[in-house]
Amino acid sequence: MLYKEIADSFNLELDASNSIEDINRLKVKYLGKKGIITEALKGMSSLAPQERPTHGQALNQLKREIEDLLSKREEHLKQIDITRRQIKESLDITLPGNRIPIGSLHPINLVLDEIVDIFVSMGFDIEDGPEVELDYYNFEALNIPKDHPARDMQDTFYITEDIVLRTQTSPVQVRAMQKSSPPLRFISPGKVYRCDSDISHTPMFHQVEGLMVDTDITFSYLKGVIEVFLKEFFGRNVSVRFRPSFFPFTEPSAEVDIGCIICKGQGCRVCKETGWLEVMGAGMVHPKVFENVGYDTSIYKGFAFGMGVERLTMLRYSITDIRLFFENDIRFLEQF
Ligand code: 2NM
Repeated sequence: MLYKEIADSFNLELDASNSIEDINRLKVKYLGKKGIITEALKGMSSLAPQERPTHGQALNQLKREIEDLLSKREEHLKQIDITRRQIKESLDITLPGNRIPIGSLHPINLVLDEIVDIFVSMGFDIEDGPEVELDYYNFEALNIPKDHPARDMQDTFYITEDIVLRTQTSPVQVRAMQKSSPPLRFISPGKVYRCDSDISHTPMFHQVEGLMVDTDITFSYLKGVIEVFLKEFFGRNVSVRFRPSFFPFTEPSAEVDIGCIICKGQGCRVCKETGWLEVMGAGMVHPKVFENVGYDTSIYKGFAFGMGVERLTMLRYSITDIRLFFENDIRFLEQF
């Protein structure tokens, strides 16, 4: 009877136990030094000697059962605890990762690199020079006289009376010619600045100018190099034409057109119904320019050309507004 009461109260408490702490409390309460079972075992001394073995066996049996149930319950609670922690700490490998945004090249630089690669494949070197330039290198040495309209305050950013932001990359070519002698063959890609801003002009834009100087360079060399470049850049089937033009630093001078790549020469808005697109300027280097850098004009000839990178990029990607290049709208830039 006594054992059944102990067993019943133990079972009730065991059912209600939800933690290791509960289990430890039950261990003390039933099996500890002053625990219910321990006290009951001590109390056996008051029993008649012949009753002791039966009660002793029963009590020890109950003690073993309690020990057994407590350790099973403890094991169970520990397992629940482990499972709970595993769920909390586990990684869901099916979740998408955190994507790190990666930048890309600006379309202008993409096309600039492409232009550079084509000329490098034809043996041209690359030269660069200052963007803040002396009036002498930007104008004077290039045979652009003092009263030339290009010198106007309206077109040129003047830093001081004789320092400007370069309006073209040809000053790089003057500097390169000054420091070395022919034969030479290089391009000068880079930023140039003009005091101009509307739908088709930005105050800063990019140019690639080229120069080739040797003893027997003719206009045919110019035509050959330009045609190879344009066919590499726009595709084998592009048509190319040279129109007479004028630049102070070349004589003769030409504008170079390609057959409109939008309408295939039929006439459209982009080519203003002419079937042709102007893509660069070129010519044979003016003897005055050679004299200014100390080259003997009776020995050396050369050709030069210049093109706007924004314009070529717009044609390559069918972009109609030059300002998109400088707004840095990520949705625009991501497309390249
Ligand atoms: C152009 C068109 C034609 C040019 C001339 C020179 C130099 F330095 F040799 F005289 N460099 N670039 C040149 C010639 C540039 O750009 C439309």
